[in-house]
Amino acid sequence: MFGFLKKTLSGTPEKPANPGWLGKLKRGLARTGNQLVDLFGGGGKIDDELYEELETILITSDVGMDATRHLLADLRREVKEQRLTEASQMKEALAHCLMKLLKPLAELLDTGTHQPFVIMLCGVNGAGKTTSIGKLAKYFQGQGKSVLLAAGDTFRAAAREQLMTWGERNNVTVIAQQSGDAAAVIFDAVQAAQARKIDVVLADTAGRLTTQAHLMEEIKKVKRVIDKALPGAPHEVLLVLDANTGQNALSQTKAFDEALGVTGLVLTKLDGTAKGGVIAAIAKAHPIPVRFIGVGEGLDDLRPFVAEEFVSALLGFDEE
Ligand SMILES: Nc1nc2c(ncn2[C@@H]2O[C@H](COP(=O)(O)OP(=O)(O)OP(=O)(O)O)[C@@H](O)[C@H]2O)c(=O)[nH]1
Ligand SMILES: [Mg+2]
Repeated sequence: MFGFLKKTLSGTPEKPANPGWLGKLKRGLARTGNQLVDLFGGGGKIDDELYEELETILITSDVGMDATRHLLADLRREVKEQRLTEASQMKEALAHCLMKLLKPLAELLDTGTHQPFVIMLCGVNGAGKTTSIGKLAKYFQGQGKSVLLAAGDTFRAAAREQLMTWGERNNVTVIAQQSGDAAAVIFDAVQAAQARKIDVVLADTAGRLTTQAHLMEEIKKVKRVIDKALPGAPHEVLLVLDANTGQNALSQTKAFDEALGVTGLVLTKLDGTAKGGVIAAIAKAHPIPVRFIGVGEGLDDLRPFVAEEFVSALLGFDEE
């Protein structure tokens, strides 16, 4: 399929692509993709102006200064080594540089290591935590795993209802309490999962800003209490990031990681106005595996992050 990928990843089997998914991802990243297609497609030569224009596109696509500088230095090296002269050749070289940067983030989440495997979600308000839980429940069920949800957002009654409605519709048990704190709800859920031999627990939490010190302390306590219910849990702390928040996603990653030890990221809303580059900024400044990316509100719109797909969508490579 993508010529550069075969070269880059010789020995790695190509993943079967889903045209619907790739199409959505590509449409989502079209703001950045179209600019790059125009830049490299004009039939020009590689010159300083081309590098400058590329630099502008990368910075304005949320790649950030650090990662942009890193990518451009790497690109200049490749162009020199391979004696490239045409703008069109530079596109493949950029794809290669992006792959080197992003590939290490593409680590699939393996829930087979513990039973129950406890996943705690965190993130700022509205990032997509609760809807991602619904999509993830479906994803894990599709792998033949049993799932239990913990309605750990006890700040908003609507959040509990949102999760319970979803659970009823999809035949998934949701542990919730009318009152009580998040730690208590999730503690109960983990115990229930142990008793029922459930494979995966997905624990929702309330959205919070990293500047709200008391709320950051509260979520640290939630994590400690989960460890009391099941020593070693949570096995995954997933930070959900809205891709539209640009460089803020990077500062959120740093702050939540410092507080909780984030082990995986979910990048949502890549179908909106997102430019997608923040993933490169995270890869450079604070790398944490990107477990899933979201391109819409449908149940099937959250999938594992595959670096090859992302890079080819970002650079506007054609689907076949
Ligand atoms: N377009 C689009 N919308 C999404 C995506 N993921 C989530 N959303 C929407 O974003 C909105 C917020 O999602 P929630 O799941 O409620 O976010 P949350 O993080 O749980 O929010 P709080 O609990 O308020 O902190 C909802 O309208 C979702 O449908 C996505 O990948 N694409
Ligand atoms: Mg929520």
